[in-house]
Amino acid sequence: MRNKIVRRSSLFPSAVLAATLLLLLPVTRAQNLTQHAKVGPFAITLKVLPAEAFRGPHATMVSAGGRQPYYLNRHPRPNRHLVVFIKEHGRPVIAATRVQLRYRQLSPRRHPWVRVPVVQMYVSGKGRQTTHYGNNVRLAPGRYAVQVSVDRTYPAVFHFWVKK
Ligand SMILES: [Cu+2]
Repeated sequence: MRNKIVRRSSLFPSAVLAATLLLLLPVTRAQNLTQHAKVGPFAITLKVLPAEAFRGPHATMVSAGGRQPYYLNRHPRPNRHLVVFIKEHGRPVIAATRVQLRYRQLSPRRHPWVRVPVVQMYVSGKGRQTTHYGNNVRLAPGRYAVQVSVDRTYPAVFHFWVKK
């Protein structure tokens, strides 16, 4: 019995284990991805959505401060809306807060960190209770890490896959 267990575990290739762990990472395709984290007093919800329009008749986002939106007609064309919703004591943070957001592609090749110009925005027609922070970005398929810090907190870290 003891022999059997030892044999089985030694036969279990670590590559298979690694692949299994990677499969457990959240994946975003066309569908939306949502993850939660807590840093200091802040509850942070990361969302990776399809790129959103900031202007024109079909604008879904209203810019309310911070940096300039990355518009849909820019090159390279954005394909994702990388944003965080922030709550403190259960209520959305809608004041101009110092939000820092950066991402890094980890696979198929490791890239340097990319700082996201953070727009403060809310959903058109839904009011400032829907305030969130981030921007449109261009994400190639692969595995990503995202770091978020609010008011200089130690950053929250998220990991996920982007599929085509
Ligand atoms: Cu938005």
